[in-house]
Amino acid sequence: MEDANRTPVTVIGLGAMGRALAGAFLDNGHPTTVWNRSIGKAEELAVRGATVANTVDEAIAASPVVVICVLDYAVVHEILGPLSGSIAGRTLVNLTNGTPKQAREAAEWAAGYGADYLDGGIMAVPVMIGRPEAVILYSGSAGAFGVHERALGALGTATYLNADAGHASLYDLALLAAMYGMFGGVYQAAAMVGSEKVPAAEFAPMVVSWLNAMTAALPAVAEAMDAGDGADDDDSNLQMQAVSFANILSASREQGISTALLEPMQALLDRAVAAQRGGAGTPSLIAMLRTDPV
Ligand code: FVH
Repeated sequence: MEDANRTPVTVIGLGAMGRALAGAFLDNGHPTTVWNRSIGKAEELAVRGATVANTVDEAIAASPVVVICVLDYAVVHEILGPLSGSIAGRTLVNLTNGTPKQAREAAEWAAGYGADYLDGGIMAVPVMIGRPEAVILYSGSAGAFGVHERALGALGTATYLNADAGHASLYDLALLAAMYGMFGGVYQAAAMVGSEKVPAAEFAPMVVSWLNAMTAALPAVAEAMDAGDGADDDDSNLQMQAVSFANILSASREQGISTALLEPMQALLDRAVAAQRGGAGTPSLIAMLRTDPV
């Protein structure tokens, strides 16, 4: 039900995520205007009360807050580039996945047309949108975030980082790197035990409790990670880890499983040992990633 006290919002891009974002605004009473290249995706939102704009210009003119969430930044520029004048005086909230450099360029582009700019990293999948566990990271205009924080809160937990428009995407991609690295390992593990007919359903709870135990220690080593600490680690040194990690590759080969996901980590461990860092702990690998990118 539309609430006259709620900020009107526009959502451009009605893929799986854009539809979830527009739906959450509608659920919170925001007058919501939508636009998508393929107009059919707006039908269900129209039934729920959204106004479907015929053109992007019309969509932008409808609201002080314009959220765009499309495939990539090339599409953002393809959609907004030709109409840049109409964005003046509005807040553009770009929730499209991209790099810090792309975000900073988009912020400059928006400033050139007199718009406030917020970049966002959505740490959620569409079904989570509108719930507190859907964290959305924002960076860019502090003033615009302050004014529109309540409206953005309709999408999930709105977390403002700082004024650098590139930081939301930096954090977003870094968190995704952590997630994909973890899932790569989980799929390797599932393939290994699956090769002996152990069902993933039986194995998954063990994975969860093991990863919880290991990740719980991360805050305690945060300082060492910042320093890329090369100090000796008496508990779990890299020399030992390079040898035991090689066993994961050997076992995978013996079980007929690809080692492609594991090989870069083995190479990093071996390089650390070759560089006389075998006595150090894993935080020292970060220094190698910084100075020795492959
Ligand atoms: N879905 C997810 O799990 C993740 C969660 C975290 C954030 N990502 C990012 O959100 C962006 C949009 O993702 P999506 O899930 O909505 O993606 P699709 O369902 O594939 O929809 C893509 C939309 O982009 C439009 N689009 C693509 N190319 C063009 C173009 N050349 N001109 C105009 N629009 C274009 C597409 O339009 P249409 O195909 O429906 O006409 C959709 O609106 C993305 O950055 C994720 O990384 C999602």
